[in-house]
Amino acid sequence: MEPSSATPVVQTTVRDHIALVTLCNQPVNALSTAVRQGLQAAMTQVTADPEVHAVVIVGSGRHFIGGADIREFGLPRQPPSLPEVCQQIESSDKLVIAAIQGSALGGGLELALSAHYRVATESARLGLPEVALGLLPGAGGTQRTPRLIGTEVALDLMLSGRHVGAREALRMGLIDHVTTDEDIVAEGLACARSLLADSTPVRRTSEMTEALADRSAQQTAIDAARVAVQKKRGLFSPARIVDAVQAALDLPFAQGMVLEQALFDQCVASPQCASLVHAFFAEREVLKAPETQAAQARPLRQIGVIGGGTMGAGIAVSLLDAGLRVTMIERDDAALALGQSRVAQVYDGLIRKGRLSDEGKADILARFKGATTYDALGDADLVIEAVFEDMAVKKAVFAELDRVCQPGAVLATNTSYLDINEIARSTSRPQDVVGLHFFSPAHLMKLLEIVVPAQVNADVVATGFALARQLKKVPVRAGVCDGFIGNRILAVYRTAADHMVEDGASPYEIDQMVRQFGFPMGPYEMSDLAGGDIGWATRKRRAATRDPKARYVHIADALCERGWFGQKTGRGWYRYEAGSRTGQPDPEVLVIVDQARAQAGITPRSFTPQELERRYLAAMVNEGAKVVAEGIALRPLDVDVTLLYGYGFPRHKGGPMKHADLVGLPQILADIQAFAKQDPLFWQPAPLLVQLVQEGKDFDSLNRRKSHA
Ligand code: T1G
Repeated sequence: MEPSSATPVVQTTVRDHIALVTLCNQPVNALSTAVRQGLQAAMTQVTADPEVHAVVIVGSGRHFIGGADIREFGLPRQPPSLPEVCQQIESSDKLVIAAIQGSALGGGLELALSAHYRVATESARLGLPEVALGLLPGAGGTQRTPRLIGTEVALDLMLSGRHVGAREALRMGLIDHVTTDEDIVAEGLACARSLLADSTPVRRTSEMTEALADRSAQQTAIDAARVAVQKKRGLFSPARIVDAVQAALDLPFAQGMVLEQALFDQCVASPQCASLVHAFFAEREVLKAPETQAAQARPLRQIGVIGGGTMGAGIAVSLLDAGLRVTMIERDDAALALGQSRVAQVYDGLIRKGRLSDEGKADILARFKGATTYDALGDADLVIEAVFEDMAVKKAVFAELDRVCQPGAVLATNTSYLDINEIARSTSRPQDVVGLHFFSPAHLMKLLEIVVPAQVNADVVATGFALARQLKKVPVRAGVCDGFIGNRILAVYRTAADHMVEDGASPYEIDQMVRQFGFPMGPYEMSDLAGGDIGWATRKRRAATRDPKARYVHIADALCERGWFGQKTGRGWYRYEAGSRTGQPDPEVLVIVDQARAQAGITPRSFTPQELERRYLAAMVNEGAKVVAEGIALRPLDVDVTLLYGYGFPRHKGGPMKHADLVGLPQILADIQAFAKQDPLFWQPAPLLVQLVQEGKDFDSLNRRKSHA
C-alpha cells in the first residue's frame, strides 16, 4: 500500500504562512507507520518554523483518512503511536485545521478531533467504525469525542459504527464548517486565513468540559448504552467502548487515555477482532477474481428477467433499485400480471413504511415493462432466467434467448444447482452463458454467486461482478457443481444435524446451539422459514445418485409426507399460531423422531452443546475444504464470504474457514477423525485439511498465496 520510496507519504508545503500537510498514501491515506512518522516529522518542522502561523492537514485523493492501517494489526507496533501523533497535533500552539473530503473514519476522525478546527466538504463521511472490526477508537476517540459532543451522541457513533454525512456531523458539533466547494485544499487554506485574521486561539478538544457539564444526563446516556450493549450477544468490544466513555466522564483526560489503551489492547487480542478484520478484507478480496483482473465488463443498461415468480420478481426489484431498465417475460398475461404485482408490492411496502413516495414508485416502475414474447428482449444487454428448476424448461428458455438476443448479450441463469455447462452447451453461444445465483429474497440478500461454466468468456464473468457492484451485492466466484459453494456446504452440515437428531439430539437443542453460536436461526427454524418442501424436492432429486451405503435420515421426509412444510403450512419442525412467525417446539415431531430412531435401530444418546457445535462446524469446514480443493471456491475466504452473506454465519466469527483457523485445524481434523469411527463414509476428512495439518499451515495461508498469485 506504501507508494515507492520516491514519493513521501506526508508532504508539507508552506503558502502565506500556512503549512499544508498532505497525506499521500493511496487509496485511503491509512495511518500506516510511515504516515505516522511523516506526520510527526511534519508537525515538528512546522511548529518550529517561525514563518508558519497555522497548519492545514489534508488527505490527497478521494479520502481524508480511512483510519489506522488495518493491515498493520497484529504486527509489532512501530513508533510513534497514533495517540502520540494526535497528542502532538493537539498540543501545537499554532492553529491546526483538519480539512476533510471523502472519508474521515476511525483513527482518521480521531486525528481530526485532535486538530483545533475541522472543515469538511458537503459529501464527506465521518465515523468511528472500529466496533465493526471488534475494536474501539484507540487514539483518543473515546476520550475526545464525548468532550466535544457529549456521551449520548458519541456512544451512538461508536456503538453503531455508522458513517454520518457532513451536515449531520456539523449538527452534532463534530465539525465546525461544511463547504459546498469540493476543493478541500482551497477551503482548508481559506478557513485557516480567516481564523488567523480573527486571531482565533487554539482550541484543544481534550480540555473541553461543556458537553459533559450535565453529569447526570451524561451518566444516564452511559447507563442506557450499557443496557443496550447487553443485547449485543457475544460481542466483545461494545461493552469496552462504554467502559472507556465512562472514563471520559469520570477521569482526567490523561488517565482516560491510559484506560482507553488498555481496553483497546484487550480488543485487538480478541479472536473477534481477527475474525472481523478477516471479514473486512475477505469481502474485498472476493472481488479480485481472475476474470475481473483480466477483462472489462460489458455495458449494462437494458436487462431482461425471465419469470415473475418469487425469485424473478426479487431480481427485477434489485435491478430496478440499481437504476436499470428491466423487461420481465412471462408465459402469459395472467402470469405476467402476477409477476408485476409482486414487484409493485415491494414498493407499496416501502410507501407504507414512509421510505418511498408514490412519485418515487412511479419513477421506478417507469423503467419496468413486461411482455409475453421473447422478441421484447432484442435490445437486452443481459438476460437473467429465473424459471422453474427443470433442465428441459431451462433449455427451452435459452433456445429462445439464443434466437432473439443481440450478439454480445450476456445470458444468465439463476439456477441454484442445475448443470450450467449443459445449459450453455445447448446454445450457439456458450461463451456468453454464466450463472448468477441470487438468494431469496433477491432484493434483500447481499450474496450473489457468480457461477463460471467451462466455456464462458472472461468479460462475461467480469460483467457479473460489475452487476453485483451496481446492485450493491457481494459477489463470490463459484465453479459448477451441485449446489455451487453455499448450497453444497449447507447440504452437508444440515445432514450432520439430521444425523445428530436421529442419534438422540433434539432438533430444538440444535437450533438453540446454532443461535448461541451467533446465527440468526438454526437449521430447523431455517427449514420452516424457507419451506420444508424445497429440501424435500432436493432430496428426491438426489435420491438417484445418492450412495446406497450412505446413511439417510427419514425424519424430514416424514414431516413433509404429512404436509408439514413449516411457516407456510402452520407447522413443520415447529408449530406456528395463526399469523405468528415464532415457532413452538412440537411434541408430535419428537414422537416422529423417536419412531425414526426405533426404525433405524438407534438407541438415542445425549449430546452436550459443545459436541453439537463441533460436529455442525466440522461438517461445514470439511466440505468447505473439499470445495476449495476442487476449485469450486477460489480460496477459503470465498467460502467464508459465502456463508457470511448467504447463510447467516456470524460475522464476529469470520466464517467457517476462519473459525477453523482460530480453533486450530489439528483440533478440527481430530474431531472429524473421531466422528469417522462411527460413520467413516460421511466423515471422510478432506485431503486438503489433512495436508494443511501435516504442513502445519492454516486456511489463511491459502488466502494469502492465492490473493498474491
Ligand atoms: N487500512 C488498510 N487498508 C484499508 C483501510 C484501512 N483502514 N481502509 C481501506 N483499505 C483498503 C481496502 O482493503 C482496499 O484494498 C482499498 O483500501 C480500498 O478500500 C486507532 C484502530 C474508507 C470507506 O474501519 O470503510 O482506525 O482491496 O474498496 O469503497 O481507532 O475502505 O484495493 O487492496 O473499501 O472507496 C477504522 C475502513 C480502522 C474504515 C473507502 N477504519 N475502510 O471505501 O474503498 S481501525 C475503518 C472503509 C482504527 C483507531 C482504529 C472503506 C472506505 P484493496 P475500499 P471504498
